[in-house]
Amino acid sequence: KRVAVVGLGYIGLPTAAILADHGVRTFGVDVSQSVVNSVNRGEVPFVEPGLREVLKRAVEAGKLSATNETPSADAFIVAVPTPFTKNRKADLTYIDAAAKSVAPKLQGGELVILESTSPPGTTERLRDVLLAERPDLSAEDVHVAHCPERVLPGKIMHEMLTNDRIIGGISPKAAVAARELYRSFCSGELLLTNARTAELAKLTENSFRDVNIAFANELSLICDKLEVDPWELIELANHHPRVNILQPGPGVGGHCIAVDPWFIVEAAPEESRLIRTARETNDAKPEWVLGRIEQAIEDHDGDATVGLFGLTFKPNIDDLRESPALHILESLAQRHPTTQILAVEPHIEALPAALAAKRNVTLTPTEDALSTAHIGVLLVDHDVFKTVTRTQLGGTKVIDTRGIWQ
Ligand code: SAJ
Repeated sequence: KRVAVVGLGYIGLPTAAILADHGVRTFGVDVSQSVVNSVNRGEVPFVEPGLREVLKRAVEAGKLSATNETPSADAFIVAVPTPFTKNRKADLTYIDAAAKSVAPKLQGGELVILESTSPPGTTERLRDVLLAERPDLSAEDVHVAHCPERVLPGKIMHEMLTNDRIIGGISPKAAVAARELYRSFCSGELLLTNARTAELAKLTENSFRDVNIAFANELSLICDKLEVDPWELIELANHHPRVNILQPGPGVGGHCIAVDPWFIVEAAPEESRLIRTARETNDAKPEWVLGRIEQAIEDHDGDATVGLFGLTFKPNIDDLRESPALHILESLAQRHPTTQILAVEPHIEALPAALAAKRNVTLTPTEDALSTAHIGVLLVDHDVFKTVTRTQLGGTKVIDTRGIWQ
């Protein structure tokens, strides 16, 4: 069996490496020549613990090679990005391009799997593109399925082997064929359904989390108005056997939870009022935090040094993508050019270029910022911030969005 994995990013490359490491002759396909070259040298173009070893082994064993051209294969796995456009819609051009690169290679009987997180109906669209490109083939000749990825970055090499997988076939035959392929390396349960249910299941998981975080974020605003500590409130309420509230924060970041719910809203706008409101609630939280910082600056006669503690999108990582904390830093630096801002992020070496160029922003060690800032804003609950003591905070005015400096 030959498998081609189209798209060698965070999901495609680990998938290709693991398949090859389990003895399947695998071809990795990417439009970027530098990615192709790096994979063929056995090198990983991004950081993911444990991937390098597996990739190197697979390439040295001759089981994995990368190319710009989609080769012929028995199965194709499409793992390309589905970016989010400014008008809150999914951009499917990479999926269409992948389908067009696969179509000429089909001889009949192949399996085509879509792994990219996609709006409902995308797998059917992929099938339609394949058949439009190949009018000589009929729908029974190509087995198309959706198998969404649900691995957590940082733990991909473990979760890809062990997580349960949802496999949605356009036909039952396609689902069964896809199950065969995943069985070759996945020890989790392989759950068969149709393509549309699989698409919606992935979006539902992330929307569930988003709606629940929005509930916590809304509670934090209510508490602020009523002068109640939201973390104490949630801790107490969670003692109820059927209540389990998540934690409020400065907003929701990352490239999954803050995006995927919009794909549901796009597909069923009238019906998804709660999901949309949750997105809006979470998206509004950074602005609310900014308002509190601006009030504190005003209370300090407009002349305060502000320490922002944490910039990443969640604790104990170095990933700044779609980070609400980073957004707060950017907006504050923009709107208050004369306010000195100490950006504290122990997990990064340097600020993004646009911020580094700002005269009023300095990447500062935790200790220095604690002793200098008049206003200390805790944005990310990194472990290293949890040990900060009341004495270290001294007379600093504290705005704690995560409830660890209360
Ligand atoms: N957050 C809160 N309060 C909480 C929990 C999280 O404010 O109580 C915030 C975090 O600070 C962060 C954001 O939510 O800004 C998202 O973080 P996360 O850890 O909830 O999730 P991600 O984005 O790292 O990964 C999610 C996972 N999905 C679910 O847990 C349902 C992961 O399994 C998926 O594979 C991934 O999305 C994806 O690629 O879709």
